[in-house]
Amino acid sequence: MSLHLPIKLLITLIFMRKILFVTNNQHKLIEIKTILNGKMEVVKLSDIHFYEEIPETGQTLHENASQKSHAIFDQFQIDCFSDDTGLEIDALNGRPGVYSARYAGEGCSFHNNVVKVLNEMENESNRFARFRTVISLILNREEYFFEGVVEGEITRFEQGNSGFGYDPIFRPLGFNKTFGEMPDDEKNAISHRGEAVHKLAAFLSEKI
Ligand code: ITT
Repeated sequence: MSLHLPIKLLITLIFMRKILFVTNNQHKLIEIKTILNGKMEVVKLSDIHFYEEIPETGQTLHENASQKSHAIFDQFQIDCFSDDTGLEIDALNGRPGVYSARYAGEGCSFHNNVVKVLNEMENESNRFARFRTVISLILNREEYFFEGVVEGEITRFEQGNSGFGYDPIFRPLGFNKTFGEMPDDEKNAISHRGEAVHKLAAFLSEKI
């Protein structure tokens, strides 16, 4: 793969308020585009012909987010951001946390992860949990972090099939339905990712 971005794409990235989002998760990409609502145009990895898996070996969401954005910045020297998200369950001492993506093992599905959590939580009365998103932005060679959190509870069974990941078993505090039962705009208005992305957008609108 060429180490250099086509010059036309580079010029477009600089002058058109576009920013590269480092993710292989299409659900995140769609959510972030929806939340930004045209304030900033999001370029994806396939637009720069990058199809490799980026290792996530950190012990924290900050380390993993940083690893993802640096993997692209170090190779292409372009501004970019990444999102690392975890579901932290109090009764499980914060697990799955940074291991949320592969909690049920390498190559597992979202459903495998949900089943593992429900099994581990079967006899727990403390259902308190939160989603946390950490965004790492690299802009003009400096790194910045933005965080978003939503508190909630783990349900006893799956409810709804909107969203992705652990959404069908997470009910935000103050609501009587899970993220899996919410329309996308309702989730985005209160979610961990919504909060982090709004902070990112406010920062970028001042900087760019
Ligand atoms: P990238 O690293 O390529 O962005 P990923 O899916 O590996 O994609 P993470 O490392 O941040 O992303 O993994 C977080 C996992 O947590 C993800 O795979 C989902 O299972 C879950 N997750 C993340 N955001 C979520 C959300 O908004 N609702 C429900 N589950 C979510």
